[in-house]
Amino acid sequence: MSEERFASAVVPGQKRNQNKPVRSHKVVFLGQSGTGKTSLIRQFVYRTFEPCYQATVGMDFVSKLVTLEAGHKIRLQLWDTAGQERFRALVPSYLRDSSVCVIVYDVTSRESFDSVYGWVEQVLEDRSRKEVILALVGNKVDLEADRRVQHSEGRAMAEELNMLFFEASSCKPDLVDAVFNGIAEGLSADPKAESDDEIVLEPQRHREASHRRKKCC
Ligand SMILES: Nc1nc2c(ncn2[C@@H]2O[C@H](COP(=O)(O)OP(=O)(O)OP(=O)(O)O)[C@@H](O)[C@H]2O)c(=O)[nH]1
Ligand SMILES: [Mg+2]
Repeated sequence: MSEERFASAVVPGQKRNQNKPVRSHKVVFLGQSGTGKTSLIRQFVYRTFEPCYQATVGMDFVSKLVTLEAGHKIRLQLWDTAGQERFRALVPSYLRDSSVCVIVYDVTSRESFDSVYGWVEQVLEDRSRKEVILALVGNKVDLEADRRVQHSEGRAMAEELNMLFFEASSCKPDLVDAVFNGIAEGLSADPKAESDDEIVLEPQRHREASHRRKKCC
């Protein structure tokens, strides 16, 4: 496993609780294909953005240490799933032991926003609200001119479904960090969501190239 997989993101703040053991939390990314799940994770972990779309096949996995405001660290195990319909049957197996489910929609796609209900339903078939924190991310806010889903609509849906809410853009590091740090702080404030088991997986690097290109900032 490479260094980058355990790179540390330091949130400025106090340095208390340094001796607390590092807990691992499984964070599963779900949402329609092309909404930017992979791009959000890549920006957070590797500080890169690729405008060329390569659909995730099956699942990809990366781990990163995050230092919380209070000073202690937690490890986020980021599970990047494939949004394509043909992989939907695999979702329940990824949900097992998850602490957080992040559902991503694209603010320029009403269809991806409407699909959020289906993803939440699927999560709640396997995981109870006592077991997982649900987060909703409206991505691609850099494409403001093409926006089809307003911030207020995203917020209202998140309130209705009892989810954390963020708007982000995979090409804006500060917005991406706000998502992951918000999730990390949410986990730290929620002692029920803990998975101590070390999960060692071989990352799936098989991706399907697509010739579709999308504009970006
Ligand atoms: N303009 C813009 N483009 C983005 C953003 N996030 C992702 N994209 C682009 O949208 C396309 C799809 O992004 P991905 O991250 O591969 O989407 P995904 O949700 O992982 O897709 P699947 O793996 O098929 O489920 C790519 O061309 C990205 O470059 C964003 O915030 N802004
Ligand atoms: Mg992907």
